[in-house]
This record gives sequence, C-alpha cells and structure tokens, in this order.
Amino acid sequence: MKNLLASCRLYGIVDMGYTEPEQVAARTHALIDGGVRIIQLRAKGKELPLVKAWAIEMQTICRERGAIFVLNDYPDMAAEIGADAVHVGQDGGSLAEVRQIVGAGVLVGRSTHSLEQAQQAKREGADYIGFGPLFPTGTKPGRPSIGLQDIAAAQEYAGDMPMFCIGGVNGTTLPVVLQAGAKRVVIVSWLLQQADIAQTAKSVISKLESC
Ligand code: TZP
Repeated sequence: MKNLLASCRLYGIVDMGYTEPEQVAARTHALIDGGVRIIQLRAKGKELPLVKAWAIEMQTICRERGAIFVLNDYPDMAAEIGADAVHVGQDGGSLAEVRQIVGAGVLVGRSTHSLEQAQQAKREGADYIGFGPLFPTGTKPGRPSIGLQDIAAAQEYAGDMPMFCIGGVNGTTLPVVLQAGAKRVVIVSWLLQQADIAQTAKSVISKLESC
C-alpha cells in the first residue's frame, strides 16, 4: 500500500458537498478510470449511517480496482469498515492516538496548514500530508490560504513522505503550483465539476508526471 501511495501524484476526493449520493460510485469509477489511485470520501456534516454506506461503497470499488480508499475524519469507522487509510485534520488528535484506533496496517494522513505543521506531521510519522490551502477555496470556507512560498521547503523536509498540495488547485493554477515545487496535488471541486472527470484526471496526471 505504501508503494502505491508513493506512486500517486493526483489525489481525488469524492466530496459530498459537490456530489449527489447516487453519483458516489460513478465518480469513484471515473477517478480510477482517469488514473487516480488514492481517493477520499469527504462527507462533512452528513449523518454517520450515510457516511458509512458511502464509505463501504467506495472501499469496495477501490479494493476491486486497486486504488487506496481514504476515509476523512472517522478513525473508528475506518477501522470498522476496513478502510485502507484515514485522513485527519489538525484537530483529529495525535497520530499515535489515531494509529491506536485504526491499527498498524492502515495508512494515516494529516492536513497541514503551515511549514511547521508539515514538519510536525513528519515527526509524528504521518504516511502522507495535505499541504494548504494554497489559495482561498469554497471547499474549505474561512480557512486562510497559505500561498506558494513554503511549498519547496515543506517538500524538502517531507523527503519520502508524500506531500499533496491542496486548495484552489485547478487547470489554471496547476502550472504555478508545479513551478513552486509541488510534486503531488489534491484537486476537489474543479475536478468534480468537469464534464469528463476521467479525461481531466488523465491530463492532470500527465502534467504532474512530466515535471
Ligand atoms: N483542505 C485544505 S483545502 C481543502 C481541504 C479539504 C479543500 C480543497 O478543495 P478545492 O475544491 O480543490 O479547492
């Protein structure tokens, strides 16, 4: 699983703020068709039985098709349904506590919003980090953007811990994000709003792999 994670350049999120329940499976398939091999369910503010049902749906597809399924926020549920990975925010407790809940075989990712937080997550042994939001984004309203200036330093500190730049990444901003030193990105709203998610993901991955 760690080798597969290391090979991932584009991280996809099925965000239920942009996705109807009946689109969960099709969007998971479309991301995988487009070459995305790490896919998160993000279902902020949704009822837990619904989150669990979507998580099982996505985990089943990801397992069949060789992608990593990440559940955002709920380590207990991640353990219960056998998710490949869990992603926690800065308020999600220590990574040691999260690992205690999910067990050794489950990848643990952490959101970071500064160079210091990225360094802390690496010291805590995160399997990967998100780094951002680089730009203001409606997907995380109210969260101040951190800009591009710390990407290179964070990337260097991260070493072989995959670091995914996130927040306002789209077809227009991708070139400057890459110029700033990003190697991996998460794209949420822009990707989900494309008419052809798979084709768009393919084109983003080819840009990421050519730099
Ligand atoms: N964490 C930092 S920014 C963000 C999250 C979950 C949202 C990114 O969404 P988008 O739509 O790609 O800007």
